[in-house]
Amino acid sequence: MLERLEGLEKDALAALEAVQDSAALAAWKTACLGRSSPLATFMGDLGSLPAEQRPQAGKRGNEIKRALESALAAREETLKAADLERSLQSEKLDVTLPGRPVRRGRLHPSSQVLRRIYTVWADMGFQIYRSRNVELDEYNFTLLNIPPHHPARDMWDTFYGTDPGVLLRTHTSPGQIHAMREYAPEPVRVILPGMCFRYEQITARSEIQFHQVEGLAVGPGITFANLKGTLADFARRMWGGNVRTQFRADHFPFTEPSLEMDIECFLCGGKGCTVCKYSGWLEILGAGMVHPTVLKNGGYDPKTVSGFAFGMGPERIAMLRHGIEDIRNFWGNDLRFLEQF
Ligand code: FA5
Repeated sequence: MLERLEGLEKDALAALEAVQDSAALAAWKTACLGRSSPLATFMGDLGSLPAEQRPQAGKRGNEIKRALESALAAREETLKAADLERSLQSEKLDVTLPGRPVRRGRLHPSSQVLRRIYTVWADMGFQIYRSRNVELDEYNFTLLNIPPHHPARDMWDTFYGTDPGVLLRTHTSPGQIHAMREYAPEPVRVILPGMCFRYEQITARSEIQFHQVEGLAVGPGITFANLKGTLADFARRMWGGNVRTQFRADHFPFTEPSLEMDIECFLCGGKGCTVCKYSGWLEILGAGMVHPTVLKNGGYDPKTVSGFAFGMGPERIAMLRHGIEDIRNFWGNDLRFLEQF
């Protein structure tokens, strides 16, 4: 009887040695330690043994059961370690390697400056008024006090469509007429951002396409002092409280009087450097009081209302801000340039 027991242990341990995976291990457990296993059957039949053999057989049976259980646990550990080793070999994964970075999109430098400009003017109560890129000669020139054959048309030459009088606008100023005609006789306070196009020599500072942000305020009692104060306030909000501004007389057919505003060079603080061409000042925008003829063309009575307008170029502002030396970079589509912003 005891020999049968010993044989049973030997067979079970030999079978366990042959087990190579967890499914086989589970099958071995059922076969050798389960309720219908030879060992369980043996223990169940103990009662049929002669009384003097029973204690020894029972004791030995329990010893074998424990031995098989610990052999099972040991085999389980061995298989797990082998499994891990195998997966480490076959799927080499170095968790300490840095992840592959996801390339992030970003806003074009012009869009970044535009958004900054929108925020500043919005804080000052100016709404955005969208106007068209393809314009009529009438709006781009004539209604802005630039009649046919006026010399200013040379300065603002553009691309013409096949339909007579249809052109790509050279500035955002025609938007002034659209806005005035929509709001007159009520007061209006808007900025007009958008693309402009010019038929001119491309240089490091001049493109044939670029953005402008126009501004327009019309209402009773608006003065030149309001224009200066508003522009100086814009500069402070845009470039910081300490920025100094300077106004120079200029000429635009659609404003009278007209001016250009410079800000103190933020690179050299006014001392003079290559960016400001040793003048200490950077030209930022053109502006003036809306010409009475333009007010009339917009549907206002220049005897009862007045207004101011201004126009700035975001690309030139971005160039000054970031020390960009060539405006052609903006439309060059070169990621080495664009990814710097
Ligand atoms: C105008 O276009 C006027 N309409 C501005 C204005 C509006 C004056 C309202 C008074 C009242 P100007 O041609 O100077 O003016 O252009 C204004 C700005 O547009 C320039 O200061 C510059 O920043 C930008 N700009 C003009 N031409 C180009 C160009 N070829 N490439 C890039 N930016 C340009």
